[in-house]
Amino acid sequence: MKLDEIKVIRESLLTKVVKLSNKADILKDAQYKSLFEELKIIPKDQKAHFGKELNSLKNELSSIIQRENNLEKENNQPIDVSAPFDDNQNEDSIKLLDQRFGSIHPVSTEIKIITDIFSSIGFKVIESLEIDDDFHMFESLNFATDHPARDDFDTFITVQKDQTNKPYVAPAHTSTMQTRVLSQNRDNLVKNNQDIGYIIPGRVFRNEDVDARHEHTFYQIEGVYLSKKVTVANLLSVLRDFMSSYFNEEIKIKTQPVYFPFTEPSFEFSVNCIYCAQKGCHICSYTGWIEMLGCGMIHPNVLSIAGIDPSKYNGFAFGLGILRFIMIKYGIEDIRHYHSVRLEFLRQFK
Ligand code: FA5
Repeated sequence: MKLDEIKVIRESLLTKVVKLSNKADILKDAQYKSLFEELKIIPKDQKAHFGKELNSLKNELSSIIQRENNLEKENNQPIDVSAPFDDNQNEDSIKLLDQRFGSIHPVSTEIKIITDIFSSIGFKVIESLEIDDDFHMFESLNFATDHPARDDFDTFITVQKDQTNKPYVAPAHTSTMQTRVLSQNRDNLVKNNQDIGYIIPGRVFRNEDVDARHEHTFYQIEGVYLSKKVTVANLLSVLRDFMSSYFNEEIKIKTQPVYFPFTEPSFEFSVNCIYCAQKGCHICSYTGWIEMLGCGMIHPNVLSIAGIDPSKYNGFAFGLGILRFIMIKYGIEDIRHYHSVRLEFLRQFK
């Protein structure tokens, strides 16, 4: 046999093994076996080269057979889909950390702390949706069609359309839940004079330029309160009390007017940039302040859309950025750590 013939045989055997349902059958192939016979009689000066080629082919075929065996084992392995992942481990699985090394993610822990503070003053807790419709994202919140304010909440949409032939949206804020809680509790408000007070945590999505304080996927908590004769003073005192409970100290807050179509008047709360002592840095975009939440008195149009008479009832709403609150509480200097899956970051919160 000439030396380059082994290369041709190698290709032919690799093509054959792909087609075999039992890959190990390749070891019984006559052409394959003939190569070992050849090795015995090949001239001495070609033996080393031929042997090397044959060995490499043998190794390649063995690893194909081994892969098939592993795959079979994996496929036959019964798994308990409800069990923690390490209960389903076997010797061939990719090694993952044992569940004993896991802990609750800091975002989940802090959501619980925040919702507990609001529960303690009478707010009920429900979760927001992670896919919603155009009505709840925009129309019910008094965004006029084609109003540029829609661009501030630039988000992702689906190809699939809802009944009104508009795409579904990945909500850019938890305010999508405002009309739901208002209309669902309207009868109780009117018939039983029962105030509406909800706190609504949820994951939101924006087409965002990611930086130290902006994520494309982040968490907000919406608050909605409706009763009679509610004032801006009520709103501000609830939020200031919440912030001092959460941070466990008095925090210097800057409150300034801002525009949201669904509240009037509307405000933004910002805190001192703790990373630069207000000198200006990349985290606060050299402003010395970090924006924490938006809020305001619920717009009469939003109440009317929810079927509530704005001449009788009024209230406030707010939406706070949970990741920013946790950043300030623990001095986390980059919002991207939360989703980085870096164990050295997560272990600090164990
Ligand atoms: C809103 O989302 C309004 N829905 C808030 C609101 C609710 C106003 C109810 C009035 C009544 P804004 O886009 O400013 O507003 O976001 C609110 C908070 O979410 C911000 O203050 C900030 O803390 C956080 N946030 C906003 N964008 C991001 C982002 N890309 N990454 C992380 N946090 C963000």
